[in-house]
Amino acid sequence: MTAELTTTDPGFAAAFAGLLAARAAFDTSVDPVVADILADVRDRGDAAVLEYTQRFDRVHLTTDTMRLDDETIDTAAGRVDPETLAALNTAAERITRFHEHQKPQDIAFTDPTGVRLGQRHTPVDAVGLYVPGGTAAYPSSVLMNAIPAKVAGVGRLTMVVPTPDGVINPLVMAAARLAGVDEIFRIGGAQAVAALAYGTDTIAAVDKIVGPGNAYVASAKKQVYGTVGIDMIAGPSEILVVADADNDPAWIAADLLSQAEHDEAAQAILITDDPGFAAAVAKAVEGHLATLHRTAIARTSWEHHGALIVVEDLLDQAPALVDRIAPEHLELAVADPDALAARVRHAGAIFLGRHTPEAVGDYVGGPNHVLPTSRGARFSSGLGVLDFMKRTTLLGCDAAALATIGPAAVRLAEAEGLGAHGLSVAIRLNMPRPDAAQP
Ligand code: HSO
Ligand code: ZN
Repeated sequence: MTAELTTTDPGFAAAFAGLLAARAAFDTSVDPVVADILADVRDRGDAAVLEYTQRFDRVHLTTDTMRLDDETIDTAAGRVDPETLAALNTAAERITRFHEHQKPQDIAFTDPTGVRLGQRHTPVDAVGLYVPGGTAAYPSSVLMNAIPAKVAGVGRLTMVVPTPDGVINPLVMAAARLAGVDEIFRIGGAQAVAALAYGTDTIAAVDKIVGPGNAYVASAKKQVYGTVGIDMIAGPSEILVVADADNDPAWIAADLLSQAEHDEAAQAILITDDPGFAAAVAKAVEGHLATLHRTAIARTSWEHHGALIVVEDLLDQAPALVDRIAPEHLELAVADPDALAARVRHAGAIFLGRHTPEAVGDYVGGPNHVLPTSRGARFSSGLGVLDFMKRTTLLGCDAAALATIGPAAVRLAEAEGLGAHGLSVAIRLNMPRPDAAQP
């Protein structure tokens, strides 16, 4: 049963806490088998990757055919119909333009003591993009992961995508081409993550791995973290819609289902100030469910994880609830969405007003659709250009500047018992030699 909560109910606080706590925790059950695959690929390289690919994807590859050649990619991409290709192109252009705006500013200044200070950004050299096989492969996600990397200036973007039973997904190939992916290997699973992280004779190691995947891929990414960087580990999709009674219930119901249909574990929540509107939305959800092709998934999500929350005043009460949920997607279907948005602090992405269904952001809005789930919006952000760049700080003293700030460093080095630290400063300042050995 979809949860129904009302803030004026005495049991509201407990019911709301229960709603938050019910989100599925990480599945660690596959960690040991993934650890074995990672170790095997690390030891045996290509041979292990090819064997796992034969076993799990039923595809016989060699070191020569593991990488998709340009002709195969273009032939597959050529099977995409022109209208879909045009839509992908619109998406790619808008995503590129938005992410161009994310490019960070370097810092360079001289402070009043004459110390030169700075910070500059440099792209990650090589990035691996994991793309799932089969129905879980969203071409829009290829764009969302690849474009920020390219905008950041990543030199080599290597995509891996399994091709179970040899089937190549034309849309994924078209998206990879549009996004400027440099090379594509037709491998997947933990073995592909291992190949990217450790490198093999055929696949050059990367520095960071991004992209969604199943429990094996998520576990593999967690286990190679440290050897390489990774993006977040995404959980099931979430949408929180804050809507007043002036909305068409059918619109809001469709918005809730748009994320519910992703996954049985997805979560769709409505916050409204009108119990009659909540009931109308619930009814409209049932109506839509009868017509959708992913009904079974959406229904399970809606009945197990969905919720209708009725508050007395949206502007006053919704922001605090939103912040506790810290949703991946927040839709504000109210007359003055900006006023509400200004009061919200924790949300992966906010969609403003009645004509901004979340799905427009999944595809063509411009901002990234790879967003923190499971309340991660309290401490993290959606994927962006900065995820593919590192910061390096710069510090420069001349003799006068060192004379000004150096003595404090010498003092602190002494306090920490680190004599060479103190000496390296003192020797330049002709200060008495500090002796950390003396208490
Ligand atoms: N809403 C998903 C992304 C997506 N939707 C891809 C459609 N295709 C991320 O939460
Ligand atoms: Zn979506």
